[in-house]
Amino acid sequence: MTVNRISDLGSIISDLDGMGRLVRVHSLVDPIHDLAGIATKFEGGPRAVLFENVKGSEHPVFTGLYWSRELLAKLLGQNEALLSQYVSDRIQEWQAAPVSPRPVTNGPVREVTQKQVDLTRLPIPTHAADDGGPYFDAGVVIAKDPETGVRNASIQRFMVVDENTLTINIDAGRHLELYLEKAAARKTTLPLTINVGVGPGLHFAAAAPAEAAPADTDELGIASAFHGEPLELLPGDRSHVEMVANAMYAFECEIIPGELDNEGPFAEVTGYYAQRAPRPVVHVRAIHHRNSPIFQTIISGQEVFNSVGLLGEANVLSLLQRQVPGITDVYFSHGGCGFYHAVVQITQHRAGWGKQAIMAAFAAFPPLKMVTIVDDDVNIRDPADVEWAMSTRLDPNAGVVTIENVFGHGLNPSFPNYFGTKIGFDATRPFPFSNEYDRAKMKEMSLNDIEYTISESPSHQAADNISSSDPGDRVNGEMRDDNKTGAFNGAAM
Ligand SMILES: Cc1cc2nc3c(=O)[nH]c(=O)nc-3n(C[C@H](O)[C@H](O)[C@H](O)COP(=O)(O)O)c2cc1C
Ligand SMILES: [Mn+2]
Repeated sequence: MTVNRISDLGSIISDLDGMGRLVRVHSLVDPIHDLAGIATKFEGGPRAVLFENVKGSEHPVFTGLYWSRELLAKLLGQNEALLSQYVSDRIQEWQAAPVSPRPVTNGPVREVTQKQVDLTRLPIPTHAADDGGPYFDAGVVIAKDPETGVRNASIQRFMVVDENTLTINIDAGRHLELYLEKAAARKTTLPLTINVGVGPGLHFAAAAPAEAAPADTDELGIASAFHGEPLELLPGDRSHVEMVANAMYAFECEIIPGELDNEGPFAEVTGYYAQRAPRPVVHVRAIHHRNSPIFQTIISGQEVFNSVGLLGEANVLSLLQRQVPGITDVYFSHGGCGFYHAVVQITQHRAGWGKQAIMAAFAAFPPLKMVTIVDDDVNIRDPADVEWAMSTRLDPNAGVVTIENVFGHGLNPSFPNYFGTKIGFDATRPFPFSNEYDRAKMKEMSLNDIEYTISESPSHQAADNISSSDPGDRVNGEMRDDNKTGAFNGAAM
């Protein structure tokens, strides 16, 4: 696939289909609870899901683009274990030489404009049992700083209130919060567009943390760095805020500062519900879409681990590599909700750098609650290996750092009102090294030239046929050997 095909969700879906990485659900599916329930059956697997037949709408729904790093790496033509390095390189490329979006006058997203705004005609799913209503959470929000005009891209969750009204959740410290405060101070409204159904380049631009893309930068340029060409933007009808020319849908909206209505509950990435509370109202002024649009939804969980989490991971990696000698790899574990626990690998050259790395990681990504530092003989993607380092190398008296009364992530229940305690574990060997801490290992061997057979019971064979339908995943000497040699570069998650 050429790089710029990733800028178009339609091409992505047909490419996934061609790669054997798409599940097509043909049955009529209710977008209220049933769609998310079915999607969950495939969550984290090697295929995304297209619901072709969604009750109450002519438009299909797509999900799962981000729930597997393996899938994402294949789509982007990258090595799975090097995904955060790839993302970090693109962001650094943008920081060094940003490519501005290109204004265009027409694009597929303008093929249809609803005569009268009616959100209820769209297949917007209600995910979890206690969710407060239908939600969309895969749209890229574009807004402009009311003072400077600098564009911002972000992703926020929106609850559908009625046919032309949404409520939005804006976390503390987001650039959109800043823009809304500035609009309130100037007594103006805040126009924005929500662009649903875009590719990973733009999605990653929107998910890039403020530490990588500060408020005075146009982070849409990050999408251009991923696409290898400028992102195309269309002028809006209702305001000076642009829409993404080849999105599936674009919603032109307006927030009137101070206007609030209830939003929530919503099953969040943490595995808990975000509570219902008064949050800003969003008026939808116009709905544009393609002739045959596909609505994208994101099931909170692994999809967010590999978008917000991957972008956070990339930023921690790039800052640590610049600030702490010997940093070799960073992984945001899935047990840590994708962005609360960073595991950092270091080749130690000097005593004390493990703790330096803890402090630098917290500074590079404020939502982190835990940081664990391990040596370069530990597989940071294997929770058992990380536990081994903690069990055998961590000195609880000297290697634990706690930081009290610090800003954290509001969705984490141990940070009520974004306030709580963070912890770092330096699970590296004492430096200089002594041989008590040398890891025992067998000779590295290949099975390529070894003749052997594996006895299998009939029941194993049957189970294997169901669980592994990818021809490439079949267990045989060669593949197993490949997987083994790649172990430190990332067991598939
Ligand atoms: C699927 C998904 C849902 C998200 N939902 C929200 C949300 O509801 N509210 C929010 O403030 N951030 C949410 N985020 C995170 C922000 O989009 C992300 O932190 C982004 O970097 C914020 O942009 P900013 O730095 O320009 O403020 C979500 C991210 C993803 C990928
Ligand atoms: Mn921003």
